Amino acid sequence: MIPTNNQKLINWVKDIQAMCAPDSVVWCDGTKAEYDQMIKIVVDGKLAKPLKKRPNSYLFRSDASDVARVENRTYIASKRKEDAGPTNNWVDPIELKETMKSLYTGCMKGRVMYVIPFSMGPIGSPIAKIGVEITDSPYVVANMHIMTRVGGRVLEVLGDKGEFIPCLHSVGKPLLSCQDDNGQWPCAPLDKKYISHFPDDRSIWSYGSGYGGNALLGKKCLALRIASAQAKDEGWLAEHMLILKVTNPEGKSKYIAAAFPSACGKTNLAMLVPTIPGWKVETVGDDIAWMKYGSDGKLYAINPEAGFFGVAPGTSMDSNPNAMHTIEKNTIFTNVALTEDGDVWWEGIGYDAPGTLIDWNGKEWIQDKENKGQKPAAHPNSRFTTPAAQCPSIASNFEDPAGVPIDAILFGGRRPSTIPLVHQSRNWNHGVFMGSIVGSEITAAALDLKAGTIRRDPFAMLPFCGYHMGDYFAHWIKVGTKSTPDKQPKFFFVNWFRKTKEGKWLWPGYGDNSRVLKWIFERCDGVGKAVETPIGFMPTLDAIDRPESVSAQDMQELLSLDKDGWKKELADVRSEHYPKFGSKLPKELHAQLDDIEKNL
Ligand code: O2Y
Ligand code: MN
Repeated sequence: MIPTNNQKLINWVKDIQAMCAPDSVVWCDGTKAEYDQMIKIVVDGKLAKPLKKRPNSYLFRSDASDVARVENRTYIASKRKEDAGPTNNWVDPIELKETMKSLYTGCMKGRVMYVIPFSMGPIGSPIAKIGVEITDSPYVVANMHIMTRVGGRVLEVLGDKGEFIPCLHSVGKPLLSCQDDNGQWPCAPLDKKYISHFPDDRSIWSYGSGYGGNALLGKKCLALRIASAQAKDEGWLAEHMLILKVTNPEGKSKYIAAAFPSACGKTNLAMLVPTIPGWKVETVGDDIAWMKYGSDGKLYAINPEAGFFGVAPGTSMDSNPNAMHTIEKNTIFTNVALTEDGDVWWEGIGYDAPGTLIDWNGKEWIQDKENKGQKPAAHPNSRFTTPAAQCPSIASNFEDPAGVPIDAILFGGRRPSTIPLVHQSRNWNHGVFMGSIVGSEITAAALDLKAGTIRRDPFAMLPFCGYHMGDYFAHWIKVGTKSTPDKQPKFFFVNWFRKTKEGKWLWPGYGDNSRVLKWIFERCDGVGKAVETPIGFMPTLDAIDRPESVSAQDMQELLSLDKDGWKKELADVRSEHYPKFGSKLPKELHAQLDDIEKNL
């Protein structure tokens, strides 16, 4: 039975059914019984293994060609090429739809087509959005149960006339009669994979990949690429930011949103265990923030997701005990290694491999402690999908439909030199400038850049902005004019990754980052000690509690202004980075650049 009277939805489902020709159609209800049914299908089909050591947890191994986001197969198909901008792949939407329709025709033969109504954000929240994903993958259904809110309540809120974002997904592997996947992760070859976004009609078409953000369409596709375009038109912000709550010993709380490029420890920061007595950090979200002004002029944020899709390698009881406890049960693991006793293992889990493992390719793997060149047992991008609600540090109000009021916005990147441990912007536009120059230094020469250059990733949104990045900067500038500085968040740039010339870390990071959060908290209250410099406000030497492991001299280096380094930084922004955005780069950002350069 069709569980909705929303004619637009019913018609869309009928059209897709006619095109994709599945054997049957199932409308998902989001129940535990449905989750269990999906798991039974994949376990019976030898696509997943139950993990003896972790209740209700399963291990999947993907195809070796289907292990990560595929940026060169990801498209922003706006009507006009100039709306996608220089940092996105653009294809004419009519042409792209023709190409994809021929791939979709008959692509679900031999499979079940699942219709997943889901809410990004607490169901019914004024900041939340409804999507409907059609998929032929039970793995996707199970993951969507964890990552979003699925089911009947969503259809109730949608009602007969409500708007939803249609998200079409197929693994791109039709089955011949009586055939099954034979224990092989289904997907299409790389040149047939398409992760396509149509910002003008607010829809998503994904074909050929069953993995992560390519297939769980609520995440990067909807909550960032489509939502960012929608947010620009509607005056709000859809950002690649964690959200955390920090509480001081007096019980006063503040909320911080933070954007970092990948591999900067974003999930670790979201779940940080403070090393300073009396302070508490709680998690609201680890990846995405949707922010809107409330009637009081403050910016309120929700985490649109209900789960974490975290990178496993490097996660340990030392780096992130809260994540380790979260994944003790009810978790889907993808591409990690399997131990003999039915547990998971990965590089950087904090202990040696216990005996012979089965690696992410399904092959026997014995740890060779001498051989540094050994191929990893877990894929470097292996993942856990786990419910946010079972995270020990989850904030009790993480599902508040009104969102949480943001006091501070942080930017950061891996910057071994130049950028101090922390500095604060003078005002909103200076904060936007900080966001616009975010990046990490690349350590080994990559295809397109030589080692030591900065790979810029403005606002950590480069792969996720659904429109022209120059227009995105302009949108941020405009949002800044809609309230007053006393109510708006303050901006900070942090850098946990400074090194000495000899290559030694200057800052211990992890729980000790709470010392920097404390200064940020105090700055928001107008009491943290700071000096004004050409790059913004910097903490005085005694303003941040120094960890025992950091010498006074190293602390001085972390908190000093490297004038020559900054001159080079700004020259790079002026000659290499900003020209990419052409005439769309807002004049306010040029003015910031001119000002800082002049003051240096
Ligand atoms: O989207 C993917 O499949 C992997 S990338 C990812 C996953 C979770 C959170 N963030 C990211 C990212 O690349 O920022
Ligand atoms: Mn992310």
